[in-house]
Amino acid sequence: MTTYNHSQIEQKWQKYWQDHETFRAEIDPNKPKYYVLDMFPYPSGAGLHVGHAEGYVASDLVARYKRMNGFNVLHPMGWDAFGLPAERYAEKVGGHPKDVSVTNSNRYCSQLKALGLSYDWARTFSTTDPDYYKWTQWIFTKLYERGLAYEVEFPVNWCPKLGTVLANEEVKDGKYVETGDEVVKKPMRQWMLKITEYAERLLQDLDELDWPEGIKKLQRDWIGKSTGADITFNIDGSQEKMTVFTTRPDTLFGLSYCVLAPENPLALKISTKKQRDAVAAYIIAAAKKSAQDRLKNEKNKTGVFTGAYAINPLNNKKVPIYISDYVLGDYGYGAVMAVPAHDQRDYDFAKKFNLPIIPVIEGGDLSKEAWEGNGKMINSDFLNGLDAESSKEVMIKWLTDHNCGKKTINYKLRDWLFSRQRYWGEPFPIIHCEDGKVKALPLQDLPLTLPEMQEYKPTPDGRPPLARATEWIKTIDPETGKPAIREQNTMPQWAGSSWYFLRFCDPKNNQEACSKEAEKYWMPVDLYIGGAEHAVLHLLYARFWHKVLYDIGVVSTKEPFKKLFNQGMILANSFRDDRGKYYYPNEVENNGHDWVVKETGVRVNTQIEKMSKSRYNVVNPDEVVEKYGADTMRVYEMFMGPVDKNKPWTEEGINGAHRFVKRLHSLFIGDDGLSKRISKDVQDDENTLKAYNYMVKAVTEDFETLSFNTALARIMEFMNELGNDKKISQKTAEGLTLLVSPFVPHMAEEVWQQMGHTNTLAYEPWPKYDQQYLVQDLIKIPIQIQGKKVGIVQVPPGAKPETILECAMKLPNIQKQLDSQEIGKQIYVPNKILNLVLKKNSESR
Ligand code: ANZ
Repeated sequence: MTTYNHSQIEQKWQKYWQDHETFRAEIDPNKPKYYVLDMFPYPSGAGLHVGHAEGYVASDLVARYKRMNGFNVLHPMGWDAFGLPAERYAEKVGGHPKDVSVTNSNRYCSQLKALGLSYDWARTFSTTDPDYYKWTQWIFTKLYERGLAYEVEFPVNWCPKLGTVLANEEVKDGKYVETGDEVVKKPMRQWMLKITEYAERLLQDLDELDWPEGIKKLQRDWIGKSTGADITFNIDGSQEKMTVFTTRPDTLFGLSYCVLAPENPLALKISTKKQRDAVAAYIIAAAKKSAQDRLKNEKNKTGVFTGAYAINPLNNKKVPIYISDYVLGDYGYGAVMAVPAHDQRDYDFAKKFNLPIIPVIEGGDLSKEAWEGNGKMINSDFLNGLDAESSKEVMIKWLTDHNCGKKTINYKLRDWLFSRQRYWGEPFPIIHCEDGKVKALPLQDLPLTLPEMQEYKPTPDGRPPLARATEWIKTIDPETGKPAIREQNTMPQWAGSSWYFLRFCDPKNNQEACSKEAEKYWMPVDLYIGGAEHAVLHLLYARFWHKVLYDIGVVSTKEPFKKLFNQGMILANSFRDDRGKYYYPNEVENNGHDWVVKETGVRVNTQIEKMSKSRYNVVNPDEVVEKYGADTMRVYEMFMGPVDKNKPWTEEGINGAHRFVKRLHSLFIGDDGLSKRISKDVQDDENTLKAYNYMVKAVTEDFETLSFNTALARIMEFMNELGNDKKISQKTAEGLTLLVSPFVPHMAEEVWQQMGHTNTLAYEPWPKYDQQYLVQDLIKIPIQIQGKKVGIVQVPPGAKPETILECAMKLPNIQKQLDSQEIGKQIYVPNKILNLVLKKNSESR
């Protein structure tokens, strides 16, 4: 048997693809297009691990399959290289973010190339390229022009020890997750994007998308649309009024008290002299809690009475107004009308503060908990007898008629905090003029490049690093010629990833973000593959920017990503001792019954977990590629299980995949050139043709549903049918080569060439199956009664015993016997025999 030299074959074909620009995509109006996109990576210092590759391999299979089906395929890759992680990594290794970003992207690039992924590398860019961020900045100016970007004082997470602002995800229980340093809320001037203006469209347009339902639900919940009413209350003895948002106007007769959020400015205004100190103290204490802590559904609610009373417009009854941190400052009006009988949070509060619980809907047991369900209205005057749902409308009409309320819609979605006090991001194309005006730079002044700064770390006083670039900051207002100052915040990492898919359509364009022609031809992305962790932020931000671009006529589709597919995670075995310390696999051994640390003998637990550097269980694809080859790795990753499921990486698994790849190789390649098992003179026998055509049909169907593990299983079945020595015709061998080529592209190209072809197989038509070989033969099933053969029926393989019995009953001699005797038991050996045992008592009849 010839040896399978994977490195030689893989390097040869990777070079061929590069030299021939095999996967270069150009607009071709005569061909249908297919745009398949990976979520481009942030090139981290650690490089790729095999888990990252899962999605890339899957999308590559689709790209190759679509090319072979006549599609003009756009399959690009690039780098999301701005952002905090690059800065942190640079700090760690003592470099500059600019340099580490380049080194890391180069490393990613070569790692991806080594996997044989069919990207159009001519389209690659990094979000940090001035030619790219010129247009990111331009889009920002468009947002600004449309009033969708604005400045505001906003409380940010500020870590005094590190002198930096942190993202919400980086803060837990008032501490920075990485170092445990204290984080406080500090108001700072920030840029916000008005994503809330697009809330309804972001919600409605989800309906037309072919996305996993779970992701759509996460987006819907994040947008959080609630329909209800605004109700305005007069405050006893005061000119002030208090407005609340409620989803349950039907329960207004059950009003027991009102609550303001501690942040609500009304709180101090309406407090009586006697209560003011207590209210002020509560407000200060609440400011230290995070929103998450406040949302926790704790029974033990806290609060303080303001001394003031609100007047229920229905019956002029006075109810006390409290402040409590279970009411959030930034939702609705930061104020609620409390109905303890029908809202559990209000119920808990009412129990603690001894406030009345007035039922207005029948149902439940109010001595135990609130009744949040539906029912007939009671204690509610003109609503009595109605159901809760229809009383909403009646109440809203009453409120509107009496000028103290109206129907409203509220969204949980907040505007997007868009500025960072960091160095490594896109500078804002904004200047602050002497007269206080804030202006966006015109296109001809873009890109506004990031100034070179050796000292890029944040300033301890909270000013952004760019504040130190004193020369860069000073500029001239192009309109008036007067001095002006540049904006010193930078954009968040999300900016660059909010429109990169559009730029891939026309990455070199210097005149426009993307030409109309390229956009019309390539957009939208037909298939977007990436991790489910991007369910909300990236996927929502990108949809928002896309809709703005749609409104200004830059794109012609309402949505950027037609179909979304989430790959699962690759898990791996990790070793951890009872104190939580992880060990590398080479640091431990199995002593017969336990895993122990080699040096110390300390017992360790093994567990299957997410693959990550901090768990010491990362498998490096470079090593896998070197030892087994990229083709084997691709096969293994696709064979492990459905692409969207989590699966553990195992050494046995990769070995199994390697054996399969070697088997394929030995079927195709002999000592000198093509294997002797393949010949133009061979006529395939009936079984081979049937198995082959069945495989082609099944594999094709599996590719359509991204079911690559089952596609591989069909190919393996066919290989089993061939055994170790059966000869096949060159025609069948060619079909098989094309069919396996998305999985093992390097080897397939090599075989294709050995078969005498001079061109790449990447654009060969995908194999077709011949229906005539798919008609299944009927099989013969003998029927026995009391162990004696009485007849034979013919049925398709896999037929159910009922069907067989039905056929058997039609045979005259069987019919006769069964007329007089009843069947006691049937024993069916699938596809072999049906045995009928007759009832004893009926025998004697
Ligand atoms: C009276 C009421 C009676 C309510 C009842 C509920 C049940 P969603 O669906 O989340 O929009 N609410 C309003 N503003 C709030 C704030 N700033 N912080 C905390 N809670 C707030 O919920 C809207 C409901 O949450 C509103 O309807 C209000 O309580 C409360 F039987 O009003 B409800």
